[in-house]
Amino acid sequence: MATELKNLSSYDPTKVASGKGRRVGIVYAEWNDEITYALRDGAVKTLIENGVEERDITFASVPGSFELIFGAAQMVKSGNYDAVIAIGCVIRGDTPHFDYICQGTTQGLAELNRQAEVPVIYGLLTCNTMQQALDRCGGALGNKGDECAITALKMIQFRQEL
Ligand code: DLZ
Repeated sequence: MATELKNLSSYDPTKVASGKGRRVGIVYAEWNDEITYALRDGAVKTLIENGVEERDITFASVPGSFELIFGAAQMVKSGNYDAVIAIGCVIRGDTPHFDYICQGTTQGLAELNRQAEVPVIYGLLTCNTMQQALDRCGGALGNKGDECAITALKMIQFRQEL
C-alpha cells in the first residue's frame, strides 16, 4: 500500500511484459467518484501505454466499494478477462462503518483472488482523509490506478509462465 516513500505511478517499464492481446476488466465504485474515476482513468492510461488495446478494456461500475466483491466475481466468472482490477475508495467517517467496509471488501477480494482462475487486483484506497485519497489518485504520491494496471500485467505474465 502507499507510503510517503513510494510513488504509486513509478515502475520499471523493462520489467513489464506487453499487454497486447490482453483483456482487462475494471470494476469501480461510484462512492467517492472524484477519486475512483481518477484511479480508473489512471489504470486505463497505463494499460494502453503498455500495449493493451482500448477495445480490450471493459468497465463496470458498482454503487460502493463493498459491491466490488460481487462485481469482480461476475467479471471473473464471465471468463472474458485475463485480469480484473477492482477500484474503490473508502474514507473514514465518524462511525466504525469505515472499518467494516474496509475489512469486508478486503476479505471478499482476497478470497476471490484465492479462488479465481485469473488475478484480481486490489485497487482499494482506505484513507483517513480526502486529502490522503487525492494524494493517491494522481496527486503527490502518484496514482494507485497506474500501480493496479502494472500489477495486472505482471500477474497475467506470472500466470502464463507457470
Ligand atoms: C455506506 C458507505 C460509506 C459510509 N462509506 C463508503 C465509502 O467511503 N466508500 C465506499 O466505496 N462506499 C461507502 N459506503 C457504501 C458501501 O460500500 C456499500 O455500497 C453500502 O454499504 C451498500 O452495500
